[in-house]
Amino acid sequence: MNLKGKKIVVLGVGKTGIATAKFLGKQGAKVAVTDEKPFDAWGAEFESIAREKWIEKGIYHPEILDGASMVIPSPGVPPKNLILQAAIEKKIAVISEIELAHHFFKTPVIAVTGTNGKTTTTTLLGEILKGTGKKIFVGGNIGNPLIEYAQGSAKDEYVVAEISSFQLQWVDKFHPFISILLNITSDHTDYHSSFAEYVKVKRRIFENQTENDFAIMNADDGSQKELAKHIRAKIISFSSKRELKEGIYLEKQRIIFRTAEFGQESYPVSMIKIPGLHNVENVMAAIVAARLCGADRRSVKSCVSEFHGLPHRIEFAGEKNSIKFYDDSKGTNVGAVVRALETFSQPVVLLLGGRDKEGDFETLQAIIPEKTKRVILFGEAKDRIASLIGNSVEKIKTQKLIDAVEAAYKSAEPGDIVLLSPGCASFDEFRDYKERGNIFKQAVRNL
Ligand code: UMA
Repeated sequence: MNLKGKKIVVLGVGKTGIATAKFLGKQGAKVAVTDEKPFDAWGAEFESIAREKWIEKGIYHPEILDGASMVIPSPGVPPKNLILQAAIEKKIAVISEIELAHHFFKTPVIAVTGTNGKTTTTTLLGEILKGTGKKIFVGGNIGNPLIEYAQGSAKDEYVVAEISSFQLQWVDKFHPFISILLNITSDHTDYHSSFAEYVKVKRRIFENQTENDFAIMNADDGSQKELAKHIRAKIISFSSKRELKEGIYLEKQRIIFRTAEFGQESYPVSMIKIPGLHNVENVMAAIVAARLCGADRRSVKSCVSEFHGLPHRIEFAGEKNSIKFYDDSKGTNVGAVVRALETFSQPVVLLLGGRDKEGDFETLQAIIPEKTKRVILFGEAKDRIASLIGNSVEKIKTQKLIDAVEAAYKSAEPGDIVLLSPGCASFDEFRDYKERGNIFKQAVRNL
């Protein structure tokens, strides 16, 4: 892809926008950057490149498209954005940063997507491959844009990339050697306009694969059955619910991996230190990808058993008066709340709330009476959630997260679990889910 002398519009000056602008500048492009935020809020990172000859601060208006040959939106910019819509009308190419990066990659990509479990699976797979001596780069939605790696190191063997639906929205030739689709449940409906659209976009992870590639799919996820019929790559499925003739599945206390190429392998479930059946699924997907990349069985076992999970994902946050507190601040959609609740056998006091993403909270009506004794609601979404989750258990409405923690503690009894799994974004009260999780943990320590 020759970008020299071309005007390229970069939409959004967050992590992705800045890394993309820097890359384009090095390629000799003229970069016009714009953001809905006023100029003085673009931050120090932008200031470090603001005086380069190749960069121009543009207005946040379709006029910025004059003379442009391409637009690269940041993942957080929704497709209905006016500048993007105008670009499509004018037939100006719109591509995502991962698509741009992919054009310059020399290293095969393992792409991990799904509504939940992406970061855990990406991190674990990275740990296994590193543990087995492979040279790899781990990036993407996990926090470091792939474009930072675009020209990579010739010595590297794989790029392990966490990929979100936002990034898949504008791909064209993005072509992973292994694509993993962990699960699809409702999320980001406000962004993608409907669940059907979200599913359609997630499927694009397989779009350019050929029969020489691999697709790792969830045999228990109904929505993936139909999709499998259209995939050219070799499919290897995982199941935590039933035996598979070929693939990887959970059988009592063992994980069985069985394919023509690998024969039959068995791994003890006890090697997994992260809680919940969903994490068994994440581990199974990572095992398959790792074995396909040549990781040996012993490294797989030892890396899985040394992996203790990531912060804010059903993370133990402390104990007070025999009440255990868990931080699942990364649980920003309803599917994640269900998975977190399924992890516990003790009665749960559940903290739900934050900024709503048009979540399907009505689907919690089945699991709430089974797993929870009380729901504490907080933040912008509290009234909508209260109206959707039914009346099977007591609901207490509070204002802020900190009030919710206090209300949960006051009403809990020894032996209970207090679980923050908000099912919502954090932006009504916090910078991001990490800040929300840290404030939760601090509030628990202060009780
Ligand atoms: N902006 C606009 N117009 C809009 C929307 C945003 O101008 O309509 C501007 C904002 O004012 C801001 C910039 O765009 O200045 C932010 O862009 P961004 O939201 O895409 O954020 P980045 O900093 O580029 O981070 C993105 C991902 N963020 C999102 O997808 C929302 C990060 O994932 C990712 O780590 C990073 O790229 C590197 O690849 C975060 C995330 O929340 C963790 N992802 C979602 C999730 O996991 O659920 C998908």
